[in-house]
Amino acid sequence: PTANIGVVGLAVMGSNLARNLASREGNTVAIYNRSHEKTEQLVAAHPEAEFVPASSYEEFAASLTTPRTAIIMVKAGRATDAVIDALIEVFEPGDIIVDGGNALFTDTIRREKAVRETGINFVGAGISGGEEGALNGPSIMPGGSDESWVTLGPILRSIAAVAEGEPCVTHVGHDGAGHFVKMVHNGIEYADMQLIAEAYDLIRRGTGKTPAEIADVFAEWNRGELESYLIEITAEVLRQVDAATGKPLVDVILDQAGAKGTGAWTVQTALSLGVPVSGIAEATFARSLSSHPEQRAVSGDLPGPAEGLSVDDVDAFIEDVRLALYASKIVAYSQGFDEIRAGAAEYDWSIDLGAIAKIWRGGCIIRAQFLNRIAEAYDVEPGLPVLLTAPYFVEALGRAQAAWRRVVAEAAAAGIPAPAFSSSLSYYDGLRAERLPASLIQGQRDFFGAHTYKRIDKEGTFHTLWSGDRTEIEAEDTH
Ligand code: NBP
Repeated sequence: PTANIGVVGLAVMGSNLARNLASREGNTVAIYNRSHEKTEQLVAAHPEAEFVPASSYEEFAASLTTPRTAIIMVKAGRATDAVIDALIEVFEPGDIIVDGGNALFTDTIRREKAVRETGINFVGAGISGGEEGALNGPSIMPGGSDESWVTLGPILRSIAAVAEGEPCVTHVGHDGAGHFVKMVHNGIEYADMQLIAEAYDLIRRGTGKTPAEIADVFAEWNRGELESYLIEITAEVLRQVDAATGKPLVDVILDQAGAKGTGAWTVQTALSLGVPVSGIAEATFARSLSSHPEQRAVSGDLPGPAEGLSVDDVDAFIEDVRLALYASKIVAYSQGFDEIRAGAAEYDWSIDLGAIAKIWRGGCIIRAQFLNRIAEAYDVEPGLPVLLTAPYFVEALGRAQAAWRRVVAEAAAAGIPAPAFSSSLSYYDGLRAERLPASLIQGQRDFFGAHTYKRIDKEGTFHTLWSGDRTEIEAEDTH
């Protein structure tokens, strides 16, 4: 055997990852794909690469040095289980199976447990950055055991993106921790994209600027605190002209947003954990709303305000929108990190939140300058209960909040949907509130369901005899 690493599944992602691995000093890469043509094609297209092609799982295993290490890059779901089952047959205790696909973290927890019984290590690794990242350097979020990390760490470090001299990979935590963090990464990505889309829409409707002119605004923003890959590509997309019609491309693209489901997973998981990720949820729902043409077709005549948005001071308005975007973005990331914190507590993972911010600085879709500020916040206070209360963010929110309120109010008055801007502001004000009307909710719950309540002035659990004489009694704690 000569290969130190193998890849199973040679569609776009797997081929690119195999080429990335082969391009790094010291790696020889065993490759296998269910339909053998793909293996042959990859070898033929890249004679420069140190590939060891295999036409069966047996041949694949025989070509790997021990501990055998293989990365699976197949369609998430049943295909992953099929490949794991096949690899277990030909691998031995101590070998390492890595799933680099977009698995649901609970599947990864299940698989890790099952594979561990054979003595083989199973690592679920979130890999972000799409095709380009897989080829040139992704951000990698591996879970799995400490033992497998010893072998896997150097290999993954060799292919990961590099940000400020550091490889964008860290051992996130055990079993499903890596896929969990990758899931939340995608949820944050949904929120960030929706916020950018709302900013674009408000500027367009408020100022009448063309998409190309708004591209200049985003390009300018990309030189400041909003600097990020998503802002950068937004400028590129807005500048694009459709060859067929001569119109801005953004005006001829159907306005129905697709989704592959990772945003929904993030929200479903947050609901189970009881974590308010309202920005991510609104972003996910905004895509759903856009994708119901039959509902939108019958809703166009619903009454709205007589006047649209009309802005007097264009520059001041654009600066307001920039600040609203920045503040909402801080909220979205804070909520995402809150979900990781809650997931770690629930599943008993020890996750270094600052290290997560650092490995997202390169290779992935949400890469941004801003992540350095998050890493710094957790460096100073690793147990920070709410990210946005770190001094840097408090200062930024203080600078932004008046503008943020103006933008949300103007959008509402003009009938322009800004779900992520406004829900982020409500979350922010909810956190700030000294008292919340949750006390009334508790009263209502006690009224119709005898769900009991606590008091602010004494210990214990109480119930009011609503259908009796309405005196208060001490009650059993029903929670
Ligand atoms: P696909 O998701 O399109 O999967 C195709 C691959 O799965 C082919 O190699 C195919 O083999 C193999 N496969 C299937 Br389908 N069923 C199989 C089975 N029963 N046994 C063995 N192999 C099977 O490939 P992709 O687009 O390259 O994505 C790979 C993974 O990476 C997915 O989990 C995806 O979600 C993830 N992904 C991540 C990103 C990102 O940005 N992180 C982007 C895109 C994809 P065949 O050639 O014989 O049909």
